[in-house]
Amino acid sequence: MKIENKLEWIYETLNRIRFFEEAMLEQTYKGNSMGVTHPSDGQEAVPTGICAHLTEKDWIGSTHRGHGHCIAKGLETKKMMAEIMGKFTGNCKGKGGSMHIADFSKGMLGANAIVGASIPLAVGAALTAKYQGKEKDSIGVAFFGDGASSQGVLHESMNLASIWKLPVIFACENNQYAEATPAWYAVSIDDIADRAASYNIPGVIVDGMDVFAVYDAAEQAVKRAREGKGPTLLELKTYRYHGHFHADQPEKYRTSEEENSWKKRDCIINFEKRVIKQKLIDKKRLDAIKKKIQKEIEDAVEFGLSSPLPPEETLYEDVYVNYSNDLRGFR
Ligand SMILES: Cc1ncc(C[n+]2csc(CCOP(=O)(O)OP(=O)(O)O)c2C)c(N)n1
Ligand SMILES: [Mg+2]
Repeated sequence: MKIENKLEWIYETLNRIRFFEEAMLEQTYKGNSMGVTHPSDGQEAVPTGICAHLTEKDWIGSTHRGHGHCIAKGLETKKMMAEIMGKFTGNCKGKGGSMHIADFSKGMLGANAIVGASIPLAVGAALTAKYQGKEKDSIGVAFFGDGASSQGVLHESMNLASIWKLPVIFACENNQYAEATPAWYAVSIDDIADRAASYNIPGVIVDGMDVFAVYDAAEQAVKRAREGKGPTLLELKTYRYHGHFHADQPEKYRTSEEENSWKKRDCIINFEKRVIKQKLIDKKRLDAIKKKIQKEIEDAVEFGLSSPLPPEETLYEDVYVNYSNDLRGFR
């Protein structure tokens, strides 16, 4: 699809992730989140530009920094906020929390606290689609970080996906750090995309701060997957604006000069400049969209705060899968 037809959705999604993460952090600092939270603001262009090409029949696997992936895949922000607050109205009835948000009805296999675990989940979904002859309509996308890119599971998965030509995209969000460890120190190669060569698949370096660049690169990778030609590794160079998790102190391991140089390339500001310059959307319309999303997120916070905690009698529910009920209708 031409990007012009998706521009408003893209702008909404970028803003939805940005406002969500800011509000989520505020709630975490106030003590309203259950557990640790990992904000993804700064990285919005990556899930937005990729998920713009996906439908609910496609599957994504996500990470501990998964809110942006969930939002771009169509999960409702109010249910997500409630989930992070441990409330019964959340996507997983308040028992998952920030790092385990999942919604199979939207093709979201789950955020994941185990670094690298999104990868085999997405490959498994791609294998299922291929077995069922559905790869045209159902591909897998694994989101993971620069830290995860050195996990053995990525290399096993890329090899298997290559030899079986599975419809999967390996989307490596290189945000320059794994916790406090810089990629220049911990990754053996300058460009993670180059690792694709070992598995005989395309590896593409993408400006992950530019949603137009992400959209274009993802379009090729999605096309390749849907046509049965196999996987692609995308390395999306990006930056998280906040610390690794809510209580991290990034000033201990990175400079404000470095932070500012990435913020100058902010995906939302640059989107605005470009669409206004090219007369694709006017300022008035952008402001109206922004306002609408801001209100949606305020409502989501309100919804989360006013929702009940899970009742005690549900403590032992959803612990094991009930195959006869829970997986009925599983695609
Ligand atoms: C298997 C495993 N090892 C270590 C950890 C601890 N841990 C949590 S996040 C993280 C860093 C991950 O870095 P990266 O993959 O670059 O993702 P980012 O946090 O930058 O989004 C680590 C080491 C973990 N959760 N799982
Ligand atoms: Mg990282």
